[in-house]
Amino acid sequence: MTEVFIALGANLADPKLQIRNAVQALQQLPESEFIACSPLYSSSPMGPQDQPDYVNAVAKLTTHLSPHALLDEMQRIELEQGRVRKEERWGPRTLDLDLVLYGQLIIQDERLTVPHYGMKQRAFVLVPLSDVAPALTLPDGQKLAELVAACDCSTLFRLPD
Ligand code: A4P
Ligand code: MG
Repeated sequence: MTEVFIALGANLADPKLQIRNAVQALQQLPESEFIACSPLYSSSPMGPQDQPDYVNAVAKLTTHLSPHALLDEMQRIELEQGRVRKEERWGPRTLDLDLVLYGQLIIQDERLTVPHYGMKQRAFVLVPLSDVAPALTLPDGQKLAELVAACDCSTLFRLPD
C-alpha cells in the first residue's frame, strides 16, 4: 500500500457539495483505503480573478492502484461531477482533483507530474495537506512544516465544519 494525497478544488455549482461528493467517491475507490480528509477551506482564486472563490481540501488515502490507474479514477470522478475541460488556464471548474504526492515517488511523464508542480507555492494545498500529514517530508527532503510557515495564507480561510 502506498500513501497518497489528493488535492480537491471546486468553485462552481455549490462547491462545498462538490467537495463532499468527491470525498464520497474517493471513499469508494477500488484497491484503496480512505484515511482522512482535511477541513474545508475557502480561498481566493489563483489565476483569473473574475471567478468565484474556491473551496479546497486535501484527502489522504492508501492504495494499491498505480499512479496512472489512480489518475484514471480521479478523472472519472471529475467527469461524473460535471467537469468540462475548457481552454482557459486556471479557469473555473465544478471539481478539480490533483495528485499531490504518491508516496515518495517522483513521476515526470506526459500524463503525470508528481509531486504536483504547483504544490509548494499554494497555501490552499499546503495548509490542508499539513492538517492530514503534519510531519510530512517531500521527496526532495523539504519539510512540509517549513513550506507552510513560509507560504502566504492571507486569503485562505477555514470553513466551519
Ligand atoms: N497532470 C499532470 N500531473 C498531474 C497531477 N499530479 N495530478 C495532467 C492531476 N493531473 C495531472 O489537468 C490537465 C492534465 O494535467 C491532466 O490531463 C493530467 O494528465 P486538468 O485538471 O485538465 O487541468 P487544470 O487543472 O485546469 O490545469 P492545471 O494547470 O493543472 O491547473 P491547476 O494547477 O490544477 O489549477 N485557485 C484556488 N484558490 N484554488 C484552486 O484549487 N485551482 C486552479 C487550477 C486554479 N486556481 C485555483 C485553484
Ligand atoms: Mg487539475
